[in-house]
Amino acid sequence: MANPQPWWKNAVIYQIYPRSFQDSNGDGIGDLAGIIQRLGYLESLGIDAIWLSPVYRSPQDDNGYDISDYCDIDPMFGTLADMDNLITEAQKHHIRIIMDLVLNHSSDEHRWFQEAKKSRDNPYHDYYVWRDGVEGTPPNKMRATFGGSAWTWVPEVGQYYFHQFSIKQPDLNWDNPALRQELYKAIRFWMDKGVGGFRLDVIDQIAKDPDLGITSNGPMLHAYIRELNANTFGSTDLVTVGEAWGANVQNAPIFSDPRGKEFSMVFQFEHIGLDQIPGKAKWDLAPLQLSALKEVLTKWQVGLHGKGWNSLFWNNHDLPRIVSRWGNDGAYRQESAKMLATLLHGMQGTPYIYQGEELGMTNVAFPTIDDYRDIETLNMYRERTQAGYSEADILRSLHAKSRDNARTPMQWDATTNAGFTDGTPWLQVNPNYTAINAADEVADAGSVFHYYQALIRLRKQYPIFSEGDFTLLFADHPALFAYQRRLGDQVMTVLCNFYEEPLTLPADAVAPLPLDTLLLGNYDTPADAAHFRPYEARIYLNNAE
Ligand code: TEU
Ligand code: CA
Repeated sequence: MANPQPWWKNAVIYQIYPRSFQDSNGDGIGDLAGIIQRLGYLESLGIDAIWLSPVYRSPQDDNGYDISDYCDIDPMFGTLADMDNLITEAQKHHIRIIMDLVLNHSSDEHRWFQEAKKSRDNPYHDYYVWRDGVEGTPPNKMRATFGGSAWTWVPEVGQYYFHQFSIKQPDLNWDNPALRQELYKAIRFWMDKGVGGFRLDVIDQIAKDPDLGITSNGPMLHAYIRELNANTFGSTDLVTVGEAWGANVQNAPIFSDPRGKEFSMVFQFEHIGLDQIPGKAKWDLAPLQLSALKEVLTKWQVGLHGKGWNSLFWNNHDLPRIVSRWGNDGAYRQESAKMLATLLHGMQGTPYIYQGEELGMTNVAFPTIDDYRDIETLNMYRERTQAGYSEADILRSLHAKSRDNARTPMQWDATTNAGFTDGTPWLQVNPNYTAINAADEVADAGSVFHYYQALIRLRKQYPIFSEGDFTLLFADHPALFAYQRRLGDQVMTVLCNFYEEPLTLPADAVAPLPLDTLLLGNYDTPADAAHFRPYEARIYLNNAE
């Protein structure tokens, strides 16, 4: 082909949340040296790149998403030399390192903010978003994502600063050209070190206009992203993925412009909000409707085909574990984890695996709020307690949706603390680590780990995974999520029983399907093509006649 695909179009990316991955020095916190120890494991899984959640210098108010120095490593994680080492060692395992860029806000302990709050005529003042006002009466009623007002008063300057997240995460003012250049400089610092790409935190929120109540998709957003692109990674082969809660199928092709003017792809979250009461918070739980999931995922598959690029994910460090969320983390943990993996990895886009997902790690149900560490969780607990919610209600929401579900330490083996640390882990290990851990799964050919390995291998082997188009099958079936992919004279058919109840398809519906060659399935041998056992999933690949 004249125009070869960029490498990331058939890549699989693995997300590491560094503080929970592997501790190397017994302080109970994962670190860069710990990641280096586990590169062999990641290479054997088959992944191409690691997206590293932030490891920059940070007071850790939001576990590193509050950066106080964009060009240094937090001592908790190691040193700049450890980072260089990680990049070099990962290369030897054919793995690229993707850094997490948090450009919407900095820490309030960043030198820029320390300067900015000294006086209104300080050169750094305009790096942040300020409004005049009277103490006790914020400029407007906007709320911060982690609770409370989005405005905090600074007596020294007699103004409020704007923060979409915590008080310690003041929003950066992208309308200031000097600020933008400082950020580009920091990005080039990491490019010079040889990183493989960037994930851009809440990038759709950088062009905010708080006077109009606009947070995401502000009028200047795409102008700023194009300038960022042109000043940094625009002419490179780096992979870039923008986190965009405000992405929709209309604007996603702009973000993931195939001509390379913005990003490789975005994370969109439409499917992620399907199990909450519409218009309410993620804590207000509602059951997932399979029909809605089919509709949303199909819309993105069809909508971006040839026009943009999808990222495929069920999990990240902000989301509950998928096997507990939409699978079955009891009797059918392995089957349902594999079914959900099949459904996702059969689609077009770049799949992301969040640490432990490849083991079918589950949510955790801590008995009291004292066991939780996440700022979003702690603030929600305080607000809902004050608002009169019962303890049981709040805990039910946390067990389902707290970000700490994803952040319990990686379960490496059945020894104390799951092999994560010799010390006291910063967040307790999920007590199920003796039954669910990497050592056991690597040794067991039928494990969830080996199934992910197989899915990754297939994506590399058959271009239809990354290039084929998408058609939903059995659209109205209440339990089967099925679709077909086509490329040239090949047809791939993916069939997933989304629930525990066995199901049988009508014979005349199955007969026309090309189901000769089974590529992969989550049961040893298929009973017969029309019959699906609990959470049974299969991928067939055939030549069209
Ligand atoms: O998350 C974006 C974001 O909006 C989250 O607050 C999200 O709404 C929430 O986690 C859902 O429960 C990114 C990062 O992924 C997250 O870890 C950071 O806390 C946040 O930005 C601020 O940097
Ligand atoms: Ca450590």
